[in-house]
Formats: sequence, C-alpha cells, structure tokens
Amino acid sequence: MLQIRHPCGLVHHADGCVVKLQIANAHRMTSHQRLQNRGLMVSMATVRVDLESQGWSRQRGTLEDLRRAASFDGLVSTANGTSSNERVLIPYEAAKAPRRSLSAVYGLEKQPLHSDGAHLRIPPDIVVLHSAAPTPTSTVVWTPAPRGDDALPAAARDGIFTVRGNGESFLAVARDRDGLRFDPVVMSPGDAFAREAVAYLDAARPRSEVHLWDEPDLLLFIDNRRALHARDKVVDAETRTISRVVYRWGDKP
Ligand SMILES: O=C(O)CCC(=O)C(=O)O
Ligand SMILES: [Fe+2]
Repeated sequence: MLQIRHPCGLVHHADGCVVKLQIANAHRMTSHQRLQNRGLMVSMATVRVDLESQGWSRQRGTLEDLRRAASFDGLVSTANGTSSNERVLIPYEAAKAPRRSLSAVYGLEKQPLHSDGAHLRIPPDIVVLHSAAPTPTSTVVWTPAPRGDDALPAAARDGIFTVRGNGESFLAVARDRDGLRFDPVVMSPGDAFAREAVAYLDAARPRSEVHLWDEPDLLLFIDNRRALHARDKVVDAETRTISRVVYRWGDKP
C-alpha cells in the first residue's frame, strides 16, 4: 500500500481509488490545527459544501496549501504529457495575447463570463485561482442554479455551437448533462438558440458575485461545470499575477 507522509503531518494512504486520512500523532495534529487556526490550511470539506451550495468557495491559503488539500481530497490534476495543470495568468494587451485566448479579443478590458477549457472535449471540473498579493482587479462568478430567477433558458441546452478545439473543431451545447461549457472566443453560435444563449449569458454578467482579492494568499475555487467566471477590467496591469490550477474530481463516476 502506498503511504505518503505529508509535511503537515497527515499520513495519506492510497489504496486503489480509496483514500484514507489518518492523523500521524498528537504533536503533528497540533501543528495541523495551528495552520488551520491561522486560516492557512485549506479544508476541502468546507470547499465542497460551498461548491455544492453556491458554485464557488473563497479560502485563505497558498498554492502549496492548495496542492496538499487537493491531494488529500481526491482532486486529480489535469496535467498530461504536454501541459501542466498550473498556469500563471498575467494581463495581456490584445495585440500581444495568445491566439484564441480571451485576452486576444478583450485585452485588458473586462472579460465576458466563461468557463475554462471550453475548447477541450472534457473541460476541467474545478478551477482554482490564487493570488499571493492583493490586487484591485476583481474576478466575478455567476452560478445559475442557486437563484430561482437565474435558471438557464432552454436555448442553453438546445443551441449548437462550433467549438474551436486543439487541432479539431466539434459541436457542443452550452449546457449538457455534465454541466456548463461556455467561452464566446472559442465557441461560435450556429443557430438562433445558441445566439439566444449568448445574449442571456452576456446579460447575466452584471448579476455575478464580485470576488475581491483584498487579502494576501486568497484562493477562489470555482465549480467550472456549474458556474461561469470572468476577470474585471484590469487596473493594475504591471503587477497583477494570478495563478490558475485546474482539476477534475477523482471520485466522479
Ligand atoms: O484573472 C482572473 O481574474 C481570471 C482570468 C480568467 O478567468 C481567464 O483568463 O480565464
Ligand atoms: Fe477563466
């Protein structure tokens, strides 16, 4: 049986897909609690409750806290041979931005609501944004389900989009049984329903929750299949640095 001792003192047993946590000893338990009391230990149990109820969760923590919490809780990195699951996002002017990115179209202006990895056949389940330092450029999150008046229109299930993927194109809807997929830069509406879905999601942006990066070491967990997100207009282009880490649920059937 694989056994990993993590720096915070928890012993991690991985037995097939069953992951059990065990407190190593009383002394280490104390340091674990100390971290939690300082707000620098991410509780994935709390994150899961938040994601379930509102589609996002704000936590204090470093990237190292995130990696540790994710490995304990069965979040699986989406990294593969060619790409990492972690990226540093810096603001780009449109002319200098990577092709097919939101920045190539919107530059430093506010982004439209979108999900990440919409160009992938299987987009990530969870997107986590982290900022080590406060930044005045906020991120907004919009979750259709919690509010009765924000249930998605049928057009989001019916409208067909052409998705420009990696070396291929495919058809998709904005809302299928696995959840949301929407990015107006890589998805072109192909019919009137899809155009209605775009207009609806565009109009939803002002109803989003505003996430302020007003403390150091904040983590914003987003359920990428239930909620859409977007960066606001950049007001600190020289200094804003956000890390993005993407996962899929390890226990998803
Ligand atoms: O920087 C942010 O606040 C979010 C950026 C984002 O969502 C993206 O680039 O996909
Ligand atoms: Fe994004």
